[in-house]
Amino acid sequence: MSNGVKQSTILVVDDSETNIEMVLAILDNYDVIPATCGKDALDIAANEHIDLILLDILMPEMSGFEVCKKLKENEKTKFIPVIFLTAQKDEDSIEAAYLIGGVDYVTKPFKPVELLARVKVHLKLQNLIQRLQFLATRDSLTGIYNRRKFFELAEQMFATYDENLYAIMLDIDFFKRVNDNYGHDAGDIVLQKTTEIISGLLPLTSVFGRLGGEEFGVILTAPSYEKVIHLLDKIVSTYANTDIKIGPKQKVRCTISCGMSPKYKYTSSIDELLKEADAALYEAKKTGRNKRIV
Ligand code: GH3
Ligand code: MG
Ligand code: MG
Ligand code: MG
Repeated sequence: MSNGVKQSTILVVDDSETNIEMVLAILDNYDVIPATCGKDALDIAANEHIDLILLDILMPEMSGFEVCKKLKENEKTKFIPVIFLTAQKDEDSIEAAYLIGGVDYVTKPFKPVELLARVKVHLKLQNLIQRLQFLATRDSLTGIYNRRKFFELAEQMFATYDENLYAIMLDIDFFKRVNDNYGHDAGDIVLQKTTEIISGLLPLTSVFGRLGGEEFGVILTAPSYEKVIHLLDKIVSTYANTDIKIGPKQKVRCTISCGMSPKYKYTSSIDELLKEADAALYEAKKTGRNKRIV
């Protein structure tokens, strides 16, 4: 497409090359990836960015039902909408298709305009769902996880990892002064830049959220306690030494305090782990700020 809008990618799965050719001709405005068997389809869905799947039912090695079931069992592919496109017209097949997670059912021979219209509807719905999911889970000012999503992911991380899980709480020092001296908009910029600076230092797999005002939480896994200490020192010193531009000619520097707790010491619950990190943060504030306490 020449208008700069990202084209949707549709995976078309059918054992018949002729059928695929026909669908390709109808979907000529989209990026279409063909697959002639279930195994290839699952591989592609797991490794490429796919927005929608058109799935045949009758295929020699793996039926469309089995493919759909496997797609729904995989975290990476479970949210891709699946439209069945099949010669099967019996009610049992239709019922089964929806039961295992299909969003629509089109029978062959189909009317091209109808297939195209259904594809458009489901791509639009998918887009809306993704936007809603983003809005529901992100902090609107900084784009990092909001409080609710942070605690949800923290809980999952706690259930998944043992010894090497760590919780960190961070709070900007004397942030109120930024608002008082430079205005609330400048304060907002500082909050945004703060998350950028910290994100840039965290391992990619960390869960990073804004818990409220100028307070942030991190849950991460690390190979050792020492590595986490090193990371905290890096965050504290980098933050204190970074100019934050709040206007054409104005810049400020802030400091941050943080507290950390390791799961191997506080294994009863995620709440206890976070409470311990919070207590350490409180200690950092009480003993001078611009530091980490573990
Ligand atoms: P301390 O070192 O003890 O943490 O002091 P502090 O000034 O950082 O902490 P305090 O809790 O006294 O003040 C936090 C301020 O953060 C007060 C509040 O107005 C401001 N704040 C909270 N949310 C936002 C926001 O979204 N934008 C802006 N600009 N300010 C915010
Ligand atoms: Mg077939
Ligand atoms: Mg503060
Ligand atoms: Mg605070």
